[in-house]
Amino acid sequence: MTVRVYVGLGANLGDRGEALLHALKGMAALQGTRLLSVSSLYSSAPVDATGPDYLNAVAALDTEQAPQAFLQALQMLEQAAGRERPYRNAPRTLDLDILLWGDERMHGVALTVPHPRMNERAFVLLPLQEL
Ligand code: PH2
Ligand code: MG
Ligand code: MG
Repeated sequence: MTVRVYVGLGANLGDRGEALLHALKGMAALQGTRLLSVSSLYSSAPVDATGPDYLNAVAALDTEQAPQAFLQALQMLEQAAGRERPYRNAPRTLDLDILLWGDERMHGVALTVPHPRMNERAFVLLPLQEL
C-alpha cells in the first residue's frame, strides 16, 4: 500500500542548499519511495530558536514504507548530514520532519502526525500550500 507523505526540510548551518538537495536525493532513493514534487526554497529567521537564518522546503512523496521505517530513514539522512542535537531547537545542518502521513493521525513517542506545530509555522505552511 502506498501513502502520500509530506516532509518538511530545514537547515541553518553549513551549506543549507546543498544539504536540502542532498536530502531530496536521499529520500528519492529510499526503497519503495517516489519523490513527487518539491516546493520553492524559503529563507527565514529562526522561529522559537537562535542561530543563522534557515532554508526550508517541503517535499511530497509516495512511499510503501511503514511510518517507523520511514522516520528512521530520515533520521539516518540527518545523521549523514552531520546533525548534532546539543539542545532543543539547536541550529542544525539538516532537519527532516514528517508533516503529514496520508490523512492519518498518530500520537507515538517518536512520531506525531500531523506535525504538532506545523499550523503555526509559515516556514512550513507557505511551501506546503505550493504543493
Ligand atoms: N525549525 C525549528 C525551529 N525554528 N525556524 C525556521 N525559520 N525554520 C525551521 O525549520 C525551524 C525554525 C525546529 O525544528
Ligand atoms: Mg523541525
Ligand atoms: Mg525534526
